[in-house]
Amino acid sequence: MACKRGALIVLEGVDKAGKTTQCKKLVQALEMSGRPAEMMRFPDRTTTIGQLISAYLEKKSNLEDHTVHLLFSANRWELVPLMKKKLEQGITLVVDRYAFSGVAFTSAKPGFHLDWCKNPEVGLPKPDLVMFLQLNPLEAAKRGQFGEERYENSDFQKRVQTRFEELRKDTTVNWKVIDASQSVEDVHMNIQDHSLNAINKAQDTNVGVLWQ
Ligand code: Z5A
Repeated sequence: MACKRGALIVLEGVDKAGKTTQCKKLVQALEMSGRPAEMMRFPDRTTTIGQLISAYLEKKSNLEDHTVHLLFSANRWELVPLMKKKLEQGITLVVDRYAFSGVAFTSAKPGFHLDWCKNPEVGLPKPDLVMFLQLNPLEAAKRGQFGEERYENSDFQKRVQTRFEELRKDTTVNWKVIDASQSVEDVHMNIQDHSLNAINKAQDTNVGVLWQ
C-alpha cells in the first residue's frame, strides 16, 4: 500500500436518529484534525439508478419490491470503484446508511427473508466500523413528524428496527450502538472516539469483504 488507507465508517439507525447531522460533524472534525475525510450517503440520488430510487421514495413511481431492493444494491455497487479509490488514497469515508439499511428495510416487507436480502450485498467493501444510532420512538417523535416519503410510518419503522436488531447479532461486523438521545455534541464525542480507533486499526490492513 503506497499510503495508509482510509477507513470505511458507516452510520445506521432509526428515522431521525441524527445520522446526517453526525456524519457531517464527523467529517468536519476529522478534516480539522488533519485526517482526510469525505461523506457519502445511500441512496445516492444523483446517479441514474439513484433517480429511479428517489422517484420511488417520493411516491412518484411504483416499483416491484424485489426490483427496488436490487436497485438500492446496484446504487451501492456502482459507487464501489470510487469508494475503493478514495480509501486507497487515504481518505476516510463516512457513509450515511449502507447495505444494512438495504437489508433491514426490504426484509421488513412481507414475504422477504433476511438471507435473500443480504445476497446482492455480499462482496461489497466491508465497513471497518458500523455505528447504530439508537433512539426510542418517543424521542424520535419530538424531532418532528414523519415526512411524506415511502416507509415513513411508525408500524413499518418498528419492523425495520427489529430487523436491525437481528443484523446486529452478526459478530463478523464491527457494530457499536450509540445512545442517540444525548445532545448533538455528546453523541459526536462518542462517535469520534470509536471512529479514531477504527481509523488507526484500519490503516495497515486491506479493506475487508462484506458477508463473505
Ligand atoms: N433505504 C432503503 O430502503 N434501502 C437502502 O438500501 C437504503 C435506504 C440505503 C432514505 O432516506 C430512505 O431509503 C430511508 C431508508 C431507505 N427511509 N426511511 N425512513 P434518507 O436517507 O433520504 O433519509 P433518512 O435516512 O430517512 O433521514 P432521517 O432518518 O430522517 O434523518 P437522520 O439522518 O437520521 O437525522 P438528521 O437529519 O440528522 O436529524 C433529524 C432531526 O433531528 C433534525 O431536525 C436534527 O436537527 C435533529 N437532531 C439530530 N440530532 C439531534 C440530537 N442529538 N438531539 C436533538 N435533535 C437532534
